Amino acid sequence: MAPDSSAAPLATIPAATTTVNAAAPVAAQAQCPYCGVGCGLELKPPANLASVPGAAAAEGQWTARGDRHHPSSLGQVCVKGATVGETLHHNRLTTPLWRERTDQPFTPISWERAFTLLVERIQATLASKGPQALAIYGSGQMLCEDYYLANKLLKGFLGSNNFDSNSRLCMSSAVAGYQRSLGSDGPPCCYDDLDLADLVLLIGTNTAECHPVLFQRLLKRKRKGAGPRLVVVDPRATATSDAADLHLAIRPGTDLALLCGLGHLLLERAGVDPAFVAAHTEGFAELETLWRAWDPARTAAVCGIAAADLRQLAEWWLQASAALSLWSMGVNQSREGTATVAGICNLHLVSGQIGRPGAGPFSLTGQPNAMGGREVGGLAQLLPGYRAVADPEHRAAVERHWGLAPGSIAPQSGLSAWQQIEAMERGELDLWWVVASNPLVSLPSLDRVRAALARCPLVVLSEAYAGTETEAVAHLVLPAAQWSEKEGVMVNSERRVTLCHAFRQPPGEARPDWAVFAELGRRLGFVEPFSFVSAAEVYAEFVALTAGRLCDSSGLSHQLLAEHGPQQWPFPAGTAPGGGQARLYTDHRFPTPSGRARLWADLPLGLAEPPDAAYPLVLTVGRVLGHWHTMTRTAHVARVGKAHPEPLLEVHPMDAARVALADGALARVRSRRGAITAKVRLSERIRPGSVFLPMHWGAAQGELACEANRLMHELGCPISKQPELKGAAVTLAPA
Ligand SMILES: Nc1nc2c(c(=O)[nH]1)N[C@H]1C(S)=C(S)[C@@H](COP(=O)(O)OP(=O)(O)OC[C@H]3O[C@@H](n4cnc5c(=O)[nH]c(N)nc54)[C@H](O)[C@@H]3O)O[C@H]1N2
Ligand SMILES: Nc1nc2c(c(=O)[nH]1)N[C@H]1C(S)=C(S)[C@@H](COP(=O)(O)OP(=O)(O)OC[C@H]3O[C@@H](n4cnc5c(=O)[nH]c(N)nc54)[C@H](O)[C@@H]3O)O[C@H]1N2
Ligand code: SF4
Ligand SMILES: [Mo]
Repeated sequence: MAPDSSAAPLATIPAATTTVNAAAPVAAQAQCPYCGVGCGLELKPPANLASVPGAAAAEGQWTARGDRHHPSSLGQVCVKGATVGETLHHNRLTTPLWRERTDQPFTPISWERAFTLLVERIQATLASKGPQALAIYGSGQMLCEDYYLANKLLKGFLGSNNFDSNSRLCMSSAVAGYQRSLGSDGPPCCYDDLDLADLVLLIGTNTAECHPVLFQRLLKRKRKGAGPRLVVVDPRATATSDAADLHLAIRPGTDLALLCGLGHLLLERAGVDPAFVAAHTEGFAELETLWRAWDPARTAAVCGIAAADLRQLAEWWLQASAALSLWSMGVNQSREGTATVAGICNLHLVSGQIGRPGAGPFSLTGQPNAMGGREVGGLAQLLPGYRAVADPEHRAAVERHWGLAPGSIAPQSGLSAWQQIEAMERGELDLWWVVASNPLVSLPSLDRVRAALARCPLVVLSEAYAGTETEAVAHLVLPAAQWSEKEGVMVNSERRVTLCHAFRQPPGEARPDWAVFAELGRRLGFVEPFSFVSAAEVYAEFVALTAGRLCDSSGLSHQLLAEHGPQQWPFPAGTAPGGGQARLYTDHRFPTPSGRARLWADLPLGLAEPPDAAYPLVLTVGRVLGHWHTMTRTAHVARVGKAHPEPLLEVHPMDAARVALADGALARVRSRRGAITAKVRLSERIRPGSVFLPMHWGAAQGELACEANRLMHELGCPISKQPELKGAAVTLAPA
């Protein structure tokens, strides 16, 4: 729909912000705002506030502890969840900031002026270049309500599908892999499966540090001697592999080869369930041909492991009455991301290890609302309710729901994260709006990103904290009310939906992201479709759009979640509280045209940028237990700073000796895209030929800065468009 500027009335509806109970603050419930485990937290007000009715809770420090009533975590938390209360007030943005050029200082401006600027620039862009010159880059840390309205505005009312998010760097291969193999996104498993599996394959996941509460759940069973067997596939020894029965330290980028080798042994050892394959799958013949070519000797040579270890894994898979695979970024962030996800699904399908207790391919989501983001259509090819932009019926259904004329939603997928950068390089984007992400740390090839952004006339940043790396390249900064200060819904890895209550006042003029999109929609002239006054109303409109879809949440509402606690979807209208579905595909019917799951025979290809004589090492980049991504929150937690005082480059002593680097020395790490300096930690825990850096310390960390992503490349999976953030060829020298 074209915005009608002549009729654009000023906002007629008061700016919705947080309504915190005016009575004395009491304990509040929420999902932890960090990882996708989605533990329940109970927040206690600062002692001095508890007795002050109506006190502005912005100053005092709330304390978090595990919520024993949350079904996903039963009272457990890790260090990040436990210390989140310490992170909420430091260094916050309190007013919109504006500058014409990024070499000028910011000037504080009013929201009135910020909206006027946005409306003018959006309308000018629509008139000069059309909707394709607008893009939003969002985040799995937006609430469902934030996500939904940003998508409704951009994809529906402005006619641009260029809404993508950092989930492109995170879950996009899992999304594409599930869709391709099972016919729809949506993990088939639930956390109770961790208690029921007798083999757990942890592939490309450092669960102990990145999904700690789930890992503790596995360990608890192990300590009792009640299994399960744990097999870890990771080029590094990690806290996860320390607890494993078997660690396959494969060469980076050889996961798909490993899975083919495992398939080979299943064929050889009668590990295929012919009845299941015949009744519920298609494509077996091609897969069988592929697997036959990956005998143990070849697989072991390609993966750089002992054939005996592969045989051991196959043996345990054959013995397992319930096998569960857990994976995250070691699989998804790969040029073979989608193919490897399909490879995992293949194994579960041919052996009938899916759709029953303890068994299945279970992708662990990274961010707290990465799952919800998929449901609301938070990637450039998606529409709400697990719908696809490319599907005319899906577009029509969404257009009807939004009261739009047929044809309002553009038929082509929008630009993915890296395509947005490329569009800026070509001068094709006039507005790039970042919401709840810090891409100047987390995107690959950072120098190229910086240069691309310099060509975009308006970079908008919606952010909670001052002084981020992305602020340095922004023109307009909008202060965001964050978790704890706004009400809304998040969905965790096991499809469990939690209402996060608002229990603190936002600082200064900070506003919830959804309220900003709603007001902007009204000011652009779409008054009625954006006339929401509460997050609950936004959520109600969204869930109605999921009716009849796999992710049917139409029986949920803020009120039901507030009264009855977290619920799993599918949860169609009329479902009784607690009646959501724990597992998908229990009838072994899959949402494909034939009702059968698809087996895929993708050829293993390896890394997009393999090591060579000039750049002989593979740099991989990941996380540490205490820190969260770009540290806007966790840098303020003393306990975490003590545990992880500085970024260290893990190097195997053999690789270090070759270039005369000692433990603690400074190394110059160079890739085809640039060079950084990092302090060396010699470690036999990493595979020779690989080095590791944490992702967390961006340019804003001053002396400690260690910008790993200046070295990484943007090449990625051709299907999911997820960059290979786990592998770049580098060379080391003493600094
Ligand atoms: N503490 C903490 N926890 C977090 C986060 C955080 O920032 N801090 N972030 C959250 C988010 S958004 C995400 S996405 C998850 C990520 O969770 P994980 O995926 O578990 O974390 P990473 O450290 O990125 O990568 C996992 C492992 O992949 C290995 N790896 C590298 N290359 C390969 C390969 O080719 N094959 C295999 N099999 N493995 C490889 C790395 O050595 C690393 O140990 O964590 C979530 N939880
Ligand atoms: N090499 C390499 N690169 C990686 C990865 C890797 O493993 N290796 N991992 C990738 C993955 S999986 C991910 S998920 C990304 C993460 O990368 P980012 O998304 O860039 O990391 P965060 O620090 O979580 O950024 C979230 C930002 O949102 C702000 N924020 C918090 N709450 C709110 C809110 O309510 N509203 C608004 N507007 N802002 C808010 C925070 O202060 C923070 O600045 O990094 C990716 N990059
Ligand atoms: S495991 Fe994840 S969700 Fe649970 S407390 Fe830790 S960071 Fe939060
Ligand atoms: Mo992530």
